[in-house]
Amino acid sequence: SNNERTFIAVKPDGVQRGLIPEILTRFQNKGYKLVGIKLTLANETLLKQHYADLTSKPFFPKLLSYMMSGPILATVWEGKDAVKQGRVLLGATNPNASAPGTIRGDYAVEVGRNIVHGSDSVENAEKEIALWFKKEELVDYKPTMYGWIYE
Ligand code: DAT
Ligand code: MG
Repeated sequence: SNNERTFIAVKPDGVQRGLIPEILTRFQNKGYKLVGIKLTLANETLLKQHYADLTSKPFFPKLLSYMMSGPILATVWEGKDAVKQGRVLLGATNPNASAPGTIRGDYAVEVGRNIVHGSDSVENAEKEIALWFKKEELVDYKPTMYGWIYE
């Protein structure tokens, strides 16, 4: 379907480094539609749900303080295969394994400062979107460019 949704977040380091415009531009230029966006602060309760599969990892306390170190830009993008292709745009979790041309490959060097988050499955995307956004914060509309992106 052309309306799969994914949750993409610019993490505190990406925000502080002025990379919001660059990251939004990459998703926009690819052809995805922005349906939700807000600058927000994460708390421990939210992050423990967001990273539920990682709470027992040794790096989790550092991950928590990193993610609470400043504002996060939470976004939702919609489009064909948006979850999987969104991960392709991000690059590998460890920036040193990310190819040049990906966001992490181009702008990050350490796994603990990898500047962006992207949902890893459609199921997790739905969970994350519901966790970070209220229903009424997501906006549906038909972009004028739609017919130039989809046949
Ligand atoms: P991703 O963000 O690519 O989905 P993940 O869900 O496995 O990766 O991990 C979430 C975040 O946790 C990741 O973006 C950075 C941090 N992280 C993962 N593995 C790590 C490790 N081995 N050491 C330190 N931080 C790690
Ligand atoms: Mg993940």
